[in-house]
Amino acid sequence: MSEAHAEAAVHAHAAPTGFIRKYIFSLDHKVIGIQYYFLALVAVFVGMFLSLLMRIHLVWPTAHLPLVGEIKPETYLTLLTMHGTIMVFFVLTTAPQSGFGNYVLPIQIGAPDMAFPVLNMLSFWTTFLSFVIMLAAFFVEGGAPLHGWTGYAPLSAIPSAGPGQTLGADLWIISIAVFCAASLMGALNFITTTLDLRARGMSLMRLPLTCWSWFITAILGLLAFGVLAAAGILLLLDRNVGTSFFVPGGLVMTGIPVKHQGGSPLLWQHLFWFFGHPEVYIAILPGMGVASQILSTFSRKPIFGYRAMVYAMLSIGLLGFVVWGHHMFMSGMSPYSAFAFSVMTMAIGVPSAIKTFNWLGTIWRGRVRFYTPMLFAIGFVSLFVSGGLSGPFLAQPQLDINLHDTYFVVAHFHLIMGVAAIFGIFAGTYYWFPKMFGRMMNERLGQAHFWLTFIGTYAIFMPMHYLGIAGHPRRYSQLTEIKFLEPLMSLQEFITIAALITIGAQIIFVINLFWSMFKGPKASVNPWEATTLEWTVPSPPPHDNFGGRVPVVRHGPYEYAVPGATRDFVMQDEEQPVQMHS
Ligand code: HEM
Ligand SMILES: [Cu+2]
Repeated sequence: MSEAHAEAAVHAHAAPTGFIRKYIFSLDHKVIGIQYYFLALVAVFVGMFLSLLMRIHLVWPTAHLPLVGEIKPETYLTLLTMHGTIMVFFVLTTAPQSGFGNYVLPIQIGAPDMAFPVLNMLSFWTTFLSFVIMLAAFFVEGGAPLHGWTGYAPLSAIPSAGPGQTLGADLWIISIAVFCAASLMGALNFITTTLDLRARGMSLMRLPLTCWSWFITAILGLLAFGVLAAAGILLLLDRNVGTSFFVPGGLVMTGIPVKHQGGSPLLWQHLFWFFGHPEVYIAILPGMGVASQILSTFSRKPIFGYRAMVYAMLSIGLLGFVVWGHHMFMSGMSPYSAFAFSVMTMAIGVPSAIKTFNWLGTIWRGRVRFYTPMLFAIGFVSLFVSGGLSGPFLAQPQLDINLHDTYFVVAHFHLIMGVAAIFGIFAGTYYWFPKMFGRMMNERLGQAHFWLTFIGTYAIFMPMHYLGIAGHPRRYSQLTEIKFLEPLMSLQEFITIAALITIGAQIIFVINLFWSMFKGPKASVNPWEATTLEWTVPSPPPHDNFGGRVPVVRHGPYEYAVPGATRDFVMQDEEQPVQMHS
């Protein structure tokens, strides 16, 4: 038995037969990946519904809305907190990494499963539990918290600080801590799998860029979620045991002195953003991997600058840990610190620009096939650039003092983090759906979905830059009767109508997804004529992925248009003498 064989045998487990072991408590990375995906799908609809309530309230404040009735200012803050939290954690952290990563990574590296299948199952169910706890916050007395997705202290640390800050806030913090535990388990699994379970010949520099992105994201997760978990536990102690990590002395709440002393609200900000900034890369890096994969495949060209792409992702990950202060320019930090954080933040522009140029270089003069996955991958690049361009502005302390807490920031982070990552998820869905469910999605519905979402997204978030420059505050629910906001109202109405249409257009996606799952035309092994290992196995793959075969990798991941090859692409495990690109 070869070494790879022995490796494979250790991690192979017999196919389960009962329904529960097969679909509920499954150890199969493919089932777990799909479970994560559907969890994120439910979460994104909850998150979208909440954003719709906010948008409608902003422009029609007296409207009576389903489930929530009249929206008071504190209700708005609740919606905002839960929208942001659910989107960031349960959609953007869950689908691209845990969903697609789980499903695709082992197959792409030629492994029969993840390194620790039981841990994998545990991390899914822990994430599920965390989601249930988060939703429970809506239903307890006082409702969900209103401290924003950033949970700033002392608001988050003092139960009497507002409705929702009692049990709701406890549940929110517990949910986040449980989510951290799940993410740490997942990160360990991804790192070990990538390092240890690669098939023979799959050197690091032959890894598809998707695998690199999941690997780097896992390292970021390992470093960042530990800090957030610790911060969350300290916050719980402040709230329930009487410690004073984050609550300063001398605070008076509705006439009553708060019994805390000596804590620092700034400590929370440091801990939160030490996690929070890497978190935005946790959300976006997998999308970068997916975009690279798809742009190369559908341009029928090798990715431009493979090594540069790897090093750019590594340096984005590394720099991501030294820029958290750019969220705290308004906290009264020393101008010297602000300058340091500003310079480091600007430095991230370099690897980001390298990636963008390489994506464009990949499409340049390609024989481009404009199928839906490709459209969403191009959309991803477009949104990444549009959202990224406002970053260097916000990285200037002098400018940020004005733009901070305005809609300019809402525009920036929604474009670069929110919808860019969502486009990555859509691209991945349209691309891997045939492999995951053995059927093709409808191309026409896919294209309609793309154009409505693409135009809609820009219509929602582009005008927000203008609102922000005009001084429109964010996290603010009562826009009427404020003189300087009146002229901006028609723009707000435009945004809400755009949001209604864009969110409505997602129905096309859901119909396509479920209809195709059962009724779509059967998919072949390799419908996109791609080169990576998942396209060498049946759609959907058998329980052990390779049907007992142990793949041997002979080529890089993007061998398209290879001189001397019989077709315009060479599979990674193909026995064919070719002139190598990488
Ligand atoms: C359907 C598209 C979306 C719409 C219409 C939308 C709308 C909104 C609105 C109205 C706010 C409140 C702005 C304010 O008053 O300051 C908000 C905040 C936020 N949204 Fe979205 N959003 C969408 C998608 C997303 C996505 C995909 C994410 C994922 C990252 C996201 C993350 C956030 C965050 C983190 C906040 C800030 C919450 C806070 O201030 O604590 N949103 N969004
Ligand atoms: Cu940041």
